Amino acid sequence: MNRRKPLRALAALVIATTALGIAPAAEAAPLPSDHAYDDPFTADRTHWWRDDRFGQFIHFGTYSQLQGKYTRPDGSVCQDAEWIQRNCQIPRAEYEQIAAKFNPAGFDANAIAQSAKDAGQKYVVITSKHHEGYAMWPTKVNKFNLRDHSAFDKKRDILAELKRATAARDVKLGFYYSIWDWHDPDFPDPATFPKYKERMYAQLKELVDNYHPAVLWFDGEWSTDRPNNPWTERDGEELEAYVRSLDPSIVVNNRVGKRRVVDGDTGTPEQEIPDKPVDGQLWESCMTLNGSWGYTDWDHNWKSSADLTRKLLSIAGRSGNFLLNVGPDRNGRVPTESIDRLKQMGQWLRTNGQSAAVYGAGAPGLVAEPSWGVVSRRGDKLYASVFDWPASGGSLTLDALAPFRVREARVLGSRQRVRVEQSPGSVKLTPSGSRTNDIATVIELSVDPVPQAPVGRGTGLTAEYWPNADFTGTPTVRRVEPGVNHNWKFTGSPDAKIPAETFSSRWTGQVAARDTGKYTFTTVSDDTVRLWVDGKLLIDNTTPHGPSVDKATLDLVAGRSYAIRLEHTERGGEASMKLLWSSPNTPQQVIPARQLHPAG
Ligand code: FHN
Repeated sequence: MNRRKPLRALAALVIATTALGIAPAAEAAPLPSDHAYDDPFTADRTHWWRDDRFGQFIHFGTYSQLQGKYTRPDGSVCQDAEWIQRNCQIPRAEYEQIAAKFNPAGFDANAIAQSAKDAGQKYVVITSKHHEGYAMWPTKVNKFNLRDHSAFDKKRDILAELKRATAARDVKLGFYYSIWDWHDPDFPDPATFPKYKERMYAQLKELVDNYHPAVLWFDGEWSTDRPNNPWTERDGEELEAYVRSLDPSIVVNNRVGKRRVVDGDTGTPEQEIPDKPVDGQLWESCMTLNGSWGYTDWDHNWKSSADLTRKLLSIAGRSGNFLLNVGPDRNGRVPTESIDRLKQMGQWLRTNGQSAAVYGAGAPGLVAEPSWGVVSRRGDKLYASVFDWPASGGSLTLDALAPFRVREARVLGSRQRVRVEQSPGSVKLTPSGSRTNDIATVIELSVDPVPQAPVGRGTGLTAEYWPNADFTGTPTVRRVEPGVNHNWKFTGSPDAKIPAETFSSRWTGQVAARDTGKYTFTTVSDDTVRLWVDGKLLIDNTTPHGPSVDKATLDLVAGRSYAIRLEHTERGGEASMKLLWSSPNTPQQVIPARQLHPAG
């Protein structure tokens, strides 16, 4: 239980109410605020998200009414999807008239929730408000919404319907919310932007209080024009604190701020898959089934379910999540092309227990990703998902990154034998039969990694802080901290006695390895960082920088402890310092206190 949490929530509330222009009832003292609420890589709060791996994105708004086409007054046709108002220069009044006719009477929350269930998608994220500024719930904040500005049944609330339908199927529900708002007149001008923020905060409070989302997926955070977007990193700091104050369990993406490693819980690569596990932050690839997020009646560039299933496997094998999108049409119906592909993905997952390669699985650590497929790991099982099955008698080679023994190998859904030949640095698998399907045949390897040293009994590192940027004099603060996991951003600092703008930090002690092998040390820092382990300078990034990821590797021996020293300075602006590690047997995480011992 983190003792500082109530203080943080209060701090967040102070920030939020200040942002809302509502002075807190009592003048609260400035509180040391640290936005690193927990370690998203290991927190109970994110456990479901890291396990579920596969979600459904839904882009549905009054733009859906146009189905991707707008006929201009001169008769020419402009095509776009959810950006159609802006990119086809539809005048505001005309767009409001179009919205007034929006009537998605065919929206069937049960059918949509079932499509996610059938696909094996464990969570759904629906656009509650896209850039167009149109709220898909009966918001009291303005009249530009599905209840007050449409031809839709005024007794209905599609978000409430979807909440019930997903909950009934044990599927979590989250909301996409665009910061960028093309409709709110106070949005573009920095002078009136605080009024927009007040309304945005009020809408987010409605969404959290009325629907209890598991995820808030922000978007529209980037600097742009038409209309100008005044959103800043400071706005992101306040918004993230506000969301946490509403419900600390919510998983928040990095577009709450400026899409950086220090913003929110999850990175958001879009229409792409990182080619290896992402450093410093959880991540989720979002992707369309064709080429459009919103519905169009002309985009038939559908991806195959085989391709999509292999993408899901590749993402899981790199410890990521896959948020795969559907765009309902003007009636609220999801195209059959989408439904069919999702069903086929679910079929593959439900066959032969093949979903074991995805749910709760992540990067293997013990082997490198092969060219013939992808490998994921869950506990003592490696799942080799083979895209290119070898010719008869052929074999598959895995490059081992650490010593381990394969106890058993079997093809999911087949009785065929798999010969396993291990040599230092490689594993050769020779199946004796055919592949089980055309998408990916999964070979399950039961493995015994080299025994780990027992879990440590550490308590953390000695932390020292100076109210200057060069460690001058005796530290004002000296304490034991259970790990290095700080995100002070603009307003925070390590202690009330340390200024937010200029300070230096040092952590010293011992780090205890549980594995023998190559450890990767990763820092997320702002403004400078230096890391020594076993007296070796591993990371030396002393050029003042914004939020940056640095990493280095070092071979360690299980059971041994090594001197560790980490130095950080804050020279103005934002501040952050996180120290993570990973090994072939340890997924990326903030180095836990139990493996750290304070300096004497
Ligand atoms: O502009 C949006 C776009 O319409 C869509 O919502 C995607 C989905 O992540 N996000 C933005 C583009 O990055």
